[in-house]
Amino acid sequence: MDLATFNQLPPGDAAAAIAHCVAIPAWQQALAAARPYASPDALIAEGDRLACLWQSDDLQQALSAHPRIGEPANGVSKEASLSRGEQSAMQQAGKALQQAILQGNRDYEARFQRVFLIRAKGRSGEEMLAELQRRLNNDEHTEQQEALSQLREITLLRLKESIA
Ligand code: 2AL
Repeated sequence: MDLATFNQLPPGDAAAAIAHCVAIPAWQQALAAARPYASPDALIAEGDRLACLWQSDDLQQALSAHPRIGEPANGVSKEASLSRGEQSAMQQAGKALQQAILQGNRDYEARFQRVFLIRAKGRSGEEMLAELQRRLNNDEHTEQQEALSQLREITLLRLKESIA
């Protein structure tokens, strides 16, 4: 969608047009409410500013829309197809790497009670495994900050691809 079209949509339609970026309705609505944007950069800057306000409840809400690494969504929704594209490096991963990530996901969920989240686009399977193993050693506060920062990256990448 081009920015001029996004600027002119009714508020509900504008929020819906960015809903696939992250499953946090308050972020979608606030970003729609701050229209019009003078440039795509201004839109991204406001999206980032709003994303920097997220806390643990927001992370929990957003995770419902992010399949585990190595278990890409098989649905037909826009989020599912974006997620498959983001995780495409995992299709090249061999069996041993896939098993190691599955085990890492289980260890992570046992330790932090939520799904391991990482910006997958631009990362190989090996890189994601190394990050997973590194982050398992974080304390809860540090890890929550890292997960929120990854969620911001995923969201802003999706936003950049959605509206130009
Ligand atoms: C994902 C996903 O679906 N896309 C991405 O970048 N990361 N999932 C995840 N658990 O990190």
